[in-house]
Amino acid sequence: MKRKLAVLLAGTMVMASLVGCGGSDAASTETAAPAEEAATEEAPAEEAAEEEAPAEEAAEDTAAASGETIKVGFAQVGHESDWRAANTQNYQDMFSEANGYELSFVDADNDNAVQLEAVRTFIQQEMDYICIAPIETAGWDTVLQEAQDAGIPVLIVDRSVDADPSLYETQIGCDMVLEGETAGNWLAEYLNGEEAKILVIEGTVGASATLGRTEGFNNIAAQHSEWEILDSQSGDFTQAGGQEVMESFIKSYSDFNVVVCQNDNEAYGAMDAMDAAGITYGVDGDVIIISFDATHDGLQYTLDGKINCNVECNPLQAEFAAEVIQKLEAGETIDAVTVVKDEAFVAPGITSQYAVTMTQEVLDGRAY
Ligand code: GZL
Ligand code: ZN
Repeated sequence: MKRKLAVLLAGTMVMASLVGCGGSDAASTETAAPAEEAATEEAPAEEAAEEEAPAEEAAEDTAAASGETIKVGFAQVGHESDWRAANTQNYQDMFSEANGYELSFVDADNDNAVQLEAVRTFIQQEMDYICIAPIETAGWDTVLQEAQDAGIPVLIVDRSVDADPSLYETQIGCDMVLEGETAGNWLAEYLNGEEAKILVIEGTVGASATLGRTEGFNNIAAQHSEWEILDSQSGDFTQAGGQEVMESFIKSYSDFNVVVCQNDNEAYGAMDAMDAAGITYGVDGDVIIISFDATHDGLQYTLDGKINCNVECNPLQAEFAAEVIQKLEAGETIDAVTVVKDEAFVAPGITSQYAVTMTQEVLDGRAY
């Protein structure tokens, strides 16, 4: 039976806060609550303090109080990358039975039809909440309407959808356009006016991560007439895809000096292809590699100077989803968008206004 949302707490505060950068507690929240809600006077300190309770504690309180677990259906993109594995683990750790949840998890294997089917199954199973990490931005209006008609709140997580925002509760994820611009700004700083012949290995076609990073990088490339983007193909965020695209690029282009890989796994594939072709890369090589995700192995390659610049996209986002669910359970106001803050990293020997220079202790201090 669907859980009844708890009675509305009076005078809840509309949250709009910017939290530190890096690590798993980094998020800025842009509250898009309508003006009248924003006018809500500050909640008394003790109530505001309640909002600071970590999601896990709050979860135990709510579930313990009601004696019921919260049923959450999570339609995950797939298992295409190390980033995805870290993101999945983070959700499974957060939405555990001990924390008061019953998680139904579907790995959609990068297949849109499977992902839509998973959401419809969650609706039939009368989940209390549905989390969707959408493979692509398009095609979501109908099934989101079905979930809303069934009275099931939906959280869009990691990526974003091209759908009416009134059809879902919130969107949680990184700012992909900013990630692309950070990569472009770093490259401009690093090249300092030198020419660039750039190849781009894009992520999954139609994914907001791909669209955003491409848009952001192109925003900066447009400011540099000395740059030329020779080609841009999708490697589907996989190592095999990155290798395949790089092999075809090597056949078609001989004068490139920058390869932008839209995630670490594509970068590993691109490095394999360049190794096989005797092409050198990294700080001591002929080709500059820019990557995204800043996963552990990606930062190891950056520390080793094989990847010149690695732009983070923090996968540890489950706590923000749990916080939204706890607030909805308590009838509190939630943020329409939670932007998970990122930073960027560069190889030793490089200093940059846009990125942290890698050291062993930076690597050892990473949460994933
Ligand atoms: C980014 C995420 C992307 C990662 C890839 O938020 O959606 O999908 O960059 C992953 O590694 O496959
Ligand atoms: Zn320039």
